[in-house]
Amino acid sequence: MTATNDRGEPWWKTAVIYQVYVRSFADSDGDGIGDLDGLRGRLDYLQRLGVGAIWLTPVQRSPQDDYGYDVSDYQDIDPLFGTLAGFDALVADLHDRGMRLIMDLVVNHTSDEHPWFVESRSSIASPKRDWYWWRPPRPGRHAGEPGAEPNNWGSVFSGSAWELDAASGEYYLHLFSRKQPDLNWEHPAVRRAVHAMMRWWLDRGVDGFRMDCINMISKDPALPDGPDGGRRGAFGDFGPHVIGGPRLHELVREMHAEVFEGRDGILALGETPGVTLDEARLLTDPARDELDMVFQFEHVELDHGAGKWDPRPIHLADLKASMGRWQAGLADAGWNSLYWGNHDQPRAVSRFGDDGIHRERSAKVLAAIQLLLRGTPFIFQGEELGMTNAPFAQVADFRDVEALNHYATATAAGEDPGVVLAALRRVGRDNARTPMHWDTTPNAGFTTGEPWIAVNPNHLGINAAAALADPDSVFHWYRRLIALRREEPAVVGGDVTLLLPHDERVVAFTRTLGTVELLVLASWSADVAAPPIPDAGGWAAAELLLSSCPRPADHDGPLDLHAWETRVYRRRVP
Ligand code: TEU
Repeated sequence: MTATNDRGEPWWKTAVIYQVYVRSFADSDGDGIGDLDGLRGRLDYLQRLGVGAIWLTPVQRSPQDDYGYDVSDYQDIDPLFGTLAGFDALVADLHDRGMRLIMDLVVNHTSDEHPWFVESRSSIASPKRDWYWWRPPRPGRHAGEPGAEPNNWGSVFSGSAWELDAASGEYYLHLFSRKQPDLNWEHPAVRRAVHAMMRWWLDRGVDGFRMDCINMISKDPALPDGPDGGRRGAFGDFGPHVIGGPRLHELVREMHAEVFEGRDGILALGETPGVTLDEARLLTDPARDELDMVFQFEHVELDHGAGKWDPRPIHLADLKASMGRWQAGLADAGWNSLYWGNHDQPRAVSRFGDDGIHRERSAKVLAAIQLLLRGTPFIFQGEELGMTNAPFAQVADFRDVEALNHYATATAAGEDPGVVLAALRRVGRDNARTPMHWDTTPNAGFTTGEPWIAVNPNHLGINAAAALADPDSVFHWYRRLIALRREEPAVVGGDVTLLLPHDERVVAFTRTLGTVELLVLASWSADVAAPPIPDAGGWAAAELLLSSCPRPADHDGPLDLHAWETRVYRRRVP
């Protein structure tokens, strides 16, 4: 495998990356939990789809409080998922097929069961005490009493971001669950340990890292109170003192020098909640030697009201404005990632499309936009089948620590349990985490055992076996679009022009490279639309590369779109 394609671009600019949530992908041993051997058995499917790399959610040893985002040993595989030998075999299998593997790197925090934290907690005098953020109670307050926390920060997973350690009378910081204490990146030994661990994985053959919450590693060491009244409910928002913190660029550049320098073709991808466009430009400008690209969150927060649990409708014009800003903002320096969903988001077709009668067509709309804009697309497992949100009936159907904590906290505070449940059902992360639908056998072919979370009953109609057999399926639409990215340089390198920014029913944009121009035209509604595209007559005579809704050419005006229809045209310009 070469690090660049024949046009000299790094592999990750042409490739499409597929996210495997290992726990829910394929189970080889019948324990109800997906594993590495299960994934190895499904590589033909991924190769058929045409993806160039896989991003693997965390598989290191973990108590699984946050399903692997709480690592207790960075240099071993959790027995739930397999062994190091099995991991090596997976890397070898992928490389044999010309595919790459991206690891999740969770180093903003560890598990509270990681030996570093166990040692840190053992005594105030421990040499590892400062590897984490320990603080005494607020002056004048007694440890344990309400309000005695060192500051007012709320955790992403409800409640205070501080947990009291009764033995020492001090609190430790955890921006996520109490089993995910934050590492102190001010400490050089922490950084050295992380860098060494990263080099160890690269030496094992992995092709890059997706760095969890990497823009949260530099905290203002004064840990000041955050603003009240934001998305952390009764608590203050840590954001201003944590996100894009004072030493972020320095720490990322140091990591680049210590880990990536001199290695070819390694992808450094940052997960960056709350990142601004200006910050993303700095982080991904190749001249700065920081990261190759980031996951920004703007488009997946457009439906947040007072936080994520207060969902609002999404207005297409807002979505297009966001898309346009990021496309333009990273056009000259830096590079975009493109995603609709992942293991933290509800299912894309349920959130942005129409998961009822227009499920397949609206899934195709999302695919065309994502795969034909400028940037590296990330497909979350099952998106290529148009998998939907799950019909969770009761709180016991949920598994995610975020959802369960929120339910407990919100109902204890007097919120209507029915309303809280409705929000969990709509935006809860478990929607994305139900098992992959392989076929119509019991448990959708995911496991022969009892799945760790219920399989969506709609797998009888929505599954990989059916999709592979149907040439018009969502799967084959993705496959054709992925092939087009490889064959048509304008998709990777072309300039982007968004058309009809204020239209609430149609997404339209062009890609132009040299004399080639592509037009992507997609209906974002259940109505028929006649988008006023400039030079519509010229486009109607162009080559129709893809259409999700074949019909006689004289049926409507040539550029009139049916409900959730997508078309892609190509023409030569002088
Ligand atoms: O997520 C970081 C993050 O801040 C959000 O994606 C957040 O989890 C979500 O919006 C909550 O509503 C990363 C991982 O992707 C996520 O699975 C982990 O739970 C989190 O970090 C902690 O490691």
